[in-house]
Parts: sequence; C-alpha cells; structure tokens
Amino acid sequence: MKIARVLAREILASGGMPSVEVKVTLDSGAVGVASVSYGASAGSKEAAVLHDWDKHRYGGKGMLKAVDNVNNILSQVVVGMDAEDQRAIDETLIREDGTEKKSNLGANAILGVSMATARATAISQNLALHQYLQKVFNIPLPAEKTGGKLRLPKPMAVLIEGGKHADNSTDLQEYILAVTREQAAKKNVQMMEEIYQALKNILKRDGRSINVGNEGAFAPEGIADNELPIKYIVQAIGEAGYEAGVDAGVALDAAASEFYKDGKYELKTENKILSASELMDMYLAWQDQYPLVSWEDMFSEFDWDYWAKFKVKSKIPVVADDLTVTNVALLQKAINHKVADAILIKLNQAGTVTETVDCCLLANQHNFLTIPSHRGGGETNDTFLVDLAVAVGSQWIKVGPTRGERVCKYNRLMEIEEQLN
Ligand code: 2PG
Ligand code: MG
Repeated sequence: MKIARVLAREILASGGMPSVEVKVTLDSGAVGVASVSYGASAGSKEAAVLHDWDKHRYGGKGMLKAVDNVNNILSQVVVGMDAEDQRAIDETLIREDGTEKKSNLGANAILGVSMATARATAISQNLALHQYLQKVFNIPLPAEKTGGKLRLPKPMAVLIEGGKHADNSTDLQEYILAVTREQAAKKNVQMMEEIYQALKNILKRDGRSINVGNEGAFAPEGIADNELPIKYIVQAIGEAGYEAGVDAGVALDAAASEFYKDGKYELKTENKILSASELMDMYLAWQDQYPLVSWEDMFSEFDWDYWAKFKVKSKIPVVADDLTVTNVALLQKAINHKVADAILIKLNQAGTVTETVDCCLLANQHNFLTIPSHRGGGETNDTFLVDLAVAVGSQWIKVGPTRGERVCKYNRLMEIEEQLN
C-alpha cells in the first residue's frame, strides 16, 4: 500500500488562529485527514511551530509556509512510500527537515503528514486507529497487562483555569478533575460533566463569573488565592453526588515556568514572590488537606533541582510536561534524575507519531504513567490523542470539559468503548 497524494490546507484552530490540516490518500483509495494543535504555554524545547511571520495575515501567525512545505517538499519525499511503514515515513520526514526542533519545515507540517498517513492506513486496513497503532508499532497489548480487559483512559478534565489560559484568574494554570473510579468510560464522562455543572452552580452562588478560558474550564476573576479552586472542585464533587477521594480528586498543573522569574516564583494574585522552597511548602500543605491525584509542572522547566526534591516528598504522581515535552531524551533524563512519575504526551511537542509512541513506550517500560493531552491555545477537532491513549494503555487523558474541540475527544472515547463492546 503506497502513499499516492498528500495535500495540506490552512484551517482554523480553537482560538480562531490558523493551523494545518493534511489529507493523505493511499493507492488503495483510503483517505486520512489530520489536523495539528499547538499550545499557549509551550515548553521551550518543544518541536517548532512554523509561522509565516507575515504581519498582514493573522498578525504573523499564518501557516501558509507550513502548508507549502507539505504540498511542495514533504509530499515529494513520501509519495510512493509504503504507507504501512510508519517509522520509515517519519524518519524520512525528520531527515528532510534536518533540524533538531523541526524548525526548518515546521513540526506543524511534519506532524500533519505523519498523523494523516497513520489514519489513512488504519482505514485502509479496516482497523480502528488505536488497533492500527498497536499493530504498526508492535505495542504489547495493554489488555495483556490488565487481565484481558483493554483499559480505557479516565478523564482528567480542566475545570478551573488561569495562568496563560485566562485573564485575571489564578497564577496556577489548571485545576483538574481527575476521575479515579474504574468504571465504564461513558459513566466516567457523565460523572465528570455532572461535576462541571455542579461547579457552575457553586460559582454562581458565590457571585462569581462562569465565563470560560481557552480550554472550556471556568476562569473566575478575582480569586485572591491559588488554593480556593481546589476547595471549589472538592465541593462540586460532593454536590454532584460523588465522593471526593474515591470517585474523583483534583490534579494540578501549575505551568510554573510561566511565573518563574530570576529563580523565584511570582504569585500575582497573592501579591507574593516565593522561593522554590516556600512554593514547595505551599504545595505540600495542600497534599495533606485535599484529595489530590497528581501534580504537573509545579516547578519551572529550568528548576530540575526542585523537581527532584519535590518528588521525594510527594505522595502522589509528579507529572512532567514542559520539562520533558514528549521527547525521548528528556524523558530518559527525567527517569535518570528521578524527577517525575508520569509524562504528559502531546503529539505536537514531538512532531511525529513515531517519536510520540516511542516516548510512551519508554515511559511504559519504566512504569511512568502516560497522559495524552489536548493543547490550550490552538486545539483542533482531531481526536488522534484518544486512540493513542487507548493504544498505549494510558491511565488518563487530559482534555477540557466543554467546547467542540474538547468534547469531540470524549465522544471518541465513548465511541471506542461502544465499538469494543
Ligand atoms: C498544558 C497544556 C494543556 P498548553 O500545559 O498542559 O492543558 O497547555 O497547550 O497551553 O501548553
Ligand atoms: Mg501542562
């Protein structure tokens, strides 16, 4: 089965700014379409998003160059290649770019081709994408590890957001409802959305705004401390009729690189500048008070020392995102330095499907949790990350609770469950 045609176009992502969509057609006639997302609070070592920097279009953020790179350069090298050899295709794409961060042709161009090829080939083989990914990358069936039952990831839904994802909200970027109950995905999704609605009522009662941020999470203004949102979510779990600490708990993503300045952490809402050690004390006090499930990026990506110190004291998984940016070498470093227990997985941080899967497999080998995630700034309606999560046996997927580009992920999850049954 060979790649016959590759065609890219500029589309809009969730923030109303451009992204890239790629359509790959195989000689079997199968067509795969994929679109690429990008973040608002990106890690410094992520694969590069190529923008046009033409000030007359979208303030410089157009993606016509990346589109051209697909149509005129990448298509030339992959047309005629064996579509079933995803690894060879991705290696070819990486070689054609030739830079460490894919900054020459753009990870937004490269990843679109990579994802669309996988999807077209899955369709051609009449397999669900998650089944095809397991097959083509020879992933040990997660079902074998879980007594014959394929594990479906549980929702980690951002319910309150601040930082770079919303104006005038909290310093910490995300307060996440992490479902902990092992039950049907459909029930987990229902529970998560009921808790979201309960939270809406609580915020209204408290006279707070129920406007939402980038990811469809509430972004109330005027919250004077970074702890209150945890209390709100715990309360919402109870008011929705569930038990905090049993059915669900709270996961935090501080995205702390965003408020790290000159070796200190600036909490604007609290009018405080904290040392790393003071920040750690604040976090550790929370873990004794609340049903917390995990911590993500609680220290800056440049503060490896404190990551290590924090991990020793933490009772719950420490998740690396900006620190490791879905990069095998950085994950290996995180494993060696014992700074985390879990890795957030974002296809566009890596820039090809193969590199993303390799990262998940390395994580699995070292008993690191993998948490495939949406992006904050420019998410699309693509649901690839859900199939990826199922294929590699992820415990959770991190996706916002509302807005079309988020709920399509939960809809895909429930669809997979229906198909498996
Ligand atoms: C994160 C993500 C997604 P962004 O930090 O985990 O929630 O945000 O895509 O803006 O990096
Ligand atoms: Mg993060």
